Amino acid sequence: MHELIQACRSCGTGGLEPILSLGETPLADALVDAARLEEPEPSYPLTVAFCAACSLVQLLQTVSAETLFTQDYPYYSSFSDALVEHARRNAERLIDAERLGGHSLVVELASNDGYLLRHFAEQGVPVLGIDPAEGPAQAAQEAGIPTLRAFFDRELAACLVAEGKRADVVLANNVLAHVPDLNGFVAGMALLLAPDGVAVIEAPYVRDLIDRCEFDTIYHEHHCYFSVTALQRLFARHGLVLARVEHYPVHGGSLRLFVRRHGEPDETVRRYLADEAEHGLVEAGYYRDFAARVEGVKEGLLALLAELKASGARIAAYGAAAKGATLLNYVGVGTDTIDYVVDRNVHKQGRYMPGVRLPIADPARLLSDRPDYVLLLAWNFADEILAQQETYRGTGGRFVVPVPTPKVL
Ligand code: JHZ
Ligand code: ZN
Repeated sequence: MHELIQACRSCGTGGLEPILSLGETPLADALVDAARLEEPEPSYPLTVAFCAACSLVQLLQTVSAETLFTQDYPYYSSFSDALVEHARRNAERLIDAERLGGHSLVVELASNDGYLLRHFAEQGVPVLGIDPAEGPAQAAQEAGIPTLRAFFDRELAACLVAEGKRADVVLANNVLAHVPDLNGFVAGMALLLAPDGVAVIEAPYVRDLIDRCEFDTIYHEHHCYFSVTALQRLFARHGLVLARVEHYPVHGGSLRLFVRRHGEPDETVRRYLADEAEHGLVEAGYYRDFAARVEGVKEGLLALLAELKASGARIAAYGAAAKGATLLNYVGVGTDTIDYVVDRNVHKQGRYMPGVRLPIADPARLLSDRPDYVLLLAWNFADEILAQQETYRGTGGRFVVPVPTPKVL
């Protein structure tokens, strides 16, 4: 089941302007078990729109959070070394800058398998993870990270505060886009934050998505695609100050936002707001050629894969990522073209990609099977994956990256 929104998820204004439709796609993380291959799979329309009033880019459809995130959620953050390293550096810097210690409390919203909180816990800083997904939350608990299996919202924040819990640091990485009730979530953050606390939030940057044609990061889990302009307005509505903005290459380009109860924005915030206005991100015109560019990537990738197939090549794919599900289903690349997908995540192996039903195998299969080409669905981890696949590449295996323009490496 899905609902169509009538007004902006942030500011409530009607008249959202559609900018891209990816047709109907299955849920990107709803991997299919072997026993269910005969069963039909639901798919849902996927349409992106722009709010001229507050600049927020967002999906018109809402699939319920319970459907998206509770049972069988297969994403475990710890399977990327680069991401764990990014998390470790984030934690070390915050421990230092915020003078965190045994007296502090760090709360992470959508704490997944504990890949970030463990770096605080290791330094003796008390932590609390909150995550609704059964498997990842259990993995975190087994690793000694106290984790509440729940969706975070205003009510949960009020309960925690009533128990005497206020967070010196609230962490929220790759979750703001995932919540259907954006304002309720941010209101909860505002409640939970200690008076001098800081919320440190990471979210993929819509400017990178548009400029680098990362259309595959659009799927039903991602209700929103944020600019600094849209975020600043969102936080201000809840009495919060966007104090600082940083940019990191993770997930194809992400913002890291430092949000406080009081204080002044620093020069990074002013610069991002000015750059976005100058670059046009605050107007619908900026997004109008996106759909045609996405169509161009589709045509280009289909042509490239057809040419490789015609030459007799065998093709596999790397990364059973959510973005891979969007890419394969939207472009229409299935078992005729690609033999299987490999992924290091043991919770994904043995299952099938949604929609296109490609089987997911251990990456070791690349060396035993030696396909000629590997379509890199997890292109955001290209450096890590190419380095790890040096032996396969040394024996003549080639990688194909789909975005921003399909090419053979
Ligand atoms: P990955 C994720 O999206 C999850 P996904 C989520 N939907 C989100 O919001 C965004 O990030 C921001 C595997 N892998 O992380 C692990 C290897 O096998 O790019 C993953 O299954 N070997 C919440 O799912 C997949 O690839 C490796 O060496 O699109 C990558 O998925 C590495 C590095 C990864 O994101
Ligand atoms: Zn709006």
